Amino acid sequence: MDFELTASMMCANYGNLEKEVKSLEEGGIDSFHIDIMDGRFVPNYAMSLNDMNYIAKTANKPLDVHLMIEHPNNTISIFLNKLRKGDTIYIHPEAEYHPSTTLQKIIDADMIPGIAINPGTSVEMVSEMLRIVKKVLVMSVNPGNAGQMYLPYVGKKITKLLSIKEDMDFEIYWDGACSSQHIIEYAPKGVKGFVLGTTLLFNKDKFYNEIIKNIRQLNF
Ligand code: S6P
Ligand code: MG
Repeated sequence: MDFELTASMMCANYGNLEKEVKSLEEGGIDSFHIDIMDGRFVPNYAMSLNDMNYIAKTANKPLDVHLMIEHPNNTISIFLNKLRKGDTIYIHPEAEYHPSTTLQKIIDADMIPGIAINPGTSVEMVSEMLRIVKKVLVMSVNPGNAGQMYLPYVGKKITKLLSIKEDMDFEIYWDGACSSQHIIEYAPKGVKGFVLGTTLLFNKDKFYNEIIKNIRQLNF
C-alpha cells in the first residue's frame, strides 16, 4: 500500500530536536509536519519560526508547513524565503479574504500549494481552490491542539473529496487523531498521507522505526 507518513513535530521532544529529526528520518518518515499558530485563528501557539528553520536545516526530508494563522498573505514571504522548493505550505482558506492570491504566491515560489480545511468547512466552500492546489489537508479535529478526539462526521467529507480528486488533480492528507484504524480504512480508498501525532507516534514506549515499520505492515 502506497501512502505517506508525516511526523507532527509539535509533538516531538524538544529536549533533543536534532535526535528526533534524525531518528524519524532513519525510521522512514516521509516528511515533517510543522504546525504554526498565531493565537488568533486558533487559540494556541505551537511551533515557532526558529523551530521550523532548525528542522528545515537539519532534515533531508521535505517539510509540510500548516499555517493556522489569520491572513497568511501578510506573512507568506517569510515562509517562502525560509523553505525549499518542493516543500508544502498549507493555508486555511477560512483565514484569508483572498486565499487564491496567497496560493498563487506559493505556486510561483515552486512550492507545493495546499489548503487545510476545518471540520466545519464543506467541500463546496473551497471547490474553486481545489482546481489550483495539489494537496488538501483534511482536519479531523478542530485545529489548535494535539491529542484531541477524532470527529467522525469528517468521514463523509473525505468520501466526497475522494470522488473528485482525480478530476481536479489533488491528493488528500489526514490531520488529527490519526489511528491505525483510520489508516487501514482510508489508505486503500485513496487518502495519500497521514499526519502522525500523539495518537500513533509520539510519547510511546517504542522506537520510531518500530512504530513506522508496524504502520507500513498494517493488515489492509
Ligand atoms: C492540530 C494540528 C495537528 C496536530 C496533530 C497531532 O491543530 O494541526 O497537526 O499536531 O493532529 O496528532 P494527534 O494524534 O495528537 O491528534
Ligand atoms: Mg497540523
